[in-house]
Amino acid sequence: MPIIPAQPYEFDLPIPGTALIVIDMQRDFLEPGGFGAALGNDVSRLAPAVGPTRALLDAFRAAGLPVIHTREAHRPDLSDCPPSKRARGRGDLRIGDPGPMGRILVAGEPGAAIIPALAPLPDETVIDKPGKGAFWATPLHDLLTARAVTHLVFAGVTTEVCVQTTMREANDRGYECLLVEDATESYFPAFKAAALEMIRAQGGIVGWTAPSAAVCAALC
Ligand code: TIU
Repeated sequence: MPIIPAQPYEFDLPIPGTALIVIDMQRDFLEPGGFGAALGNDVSRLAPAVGPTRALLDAFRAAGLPVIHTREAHRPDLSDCPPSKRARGRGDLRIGDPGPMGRILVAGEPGAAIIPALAPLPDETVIDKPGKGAFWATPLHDLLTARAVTHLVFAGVTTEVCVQTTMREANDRGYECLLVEDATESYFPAFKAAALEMIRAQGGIVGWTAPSAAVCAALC
């Protein structure tokens, strides 16, 4: 079994048994005119995570391990979007409103698409999720259980919002979780740093962290 040099200590990566989860690498968060920008963020801050995420995708695909992509995206009728979520932030552009990439954070709209550099392959699972966590109101746990997945490697955005929420959900469901440090980004560098610290503190209270090079090297 490959062993990854990680923090707070080494991470076992069983093959089979490990899946890559790429969280919300979609145009609505990484490109101007989407949800991230509507919240007042500098979306260019997320770009550094693209290359390392691409390297992970290549490594997991070459190893024949499952890859699952998520998108934060609501039904067109917004029946899965709590009014509290839509109202939050008091922005001019809200979830469901028309923007330059179609309706903000709505499934099937151009903004909800995963960025071309990280496009899913036809046989890869793509999960639309209404919440910040990828387990809430989705079939993710059942899909992973059916494939006998016990270990999860995480990439995606944003570190302290959807990635950390999903890792906490996964941790409580018994998965061993590793977050790839350079394959995740936040609009707030201090929040990214704090999220990495709090995940691996206390002996890995939520999980492990490691650089993409260490994960890719272990899969070669
Ligand atoms: N706002 C923010 O940092 N993130 C989100 O709203 N969603 C995700 O993290 N995907």
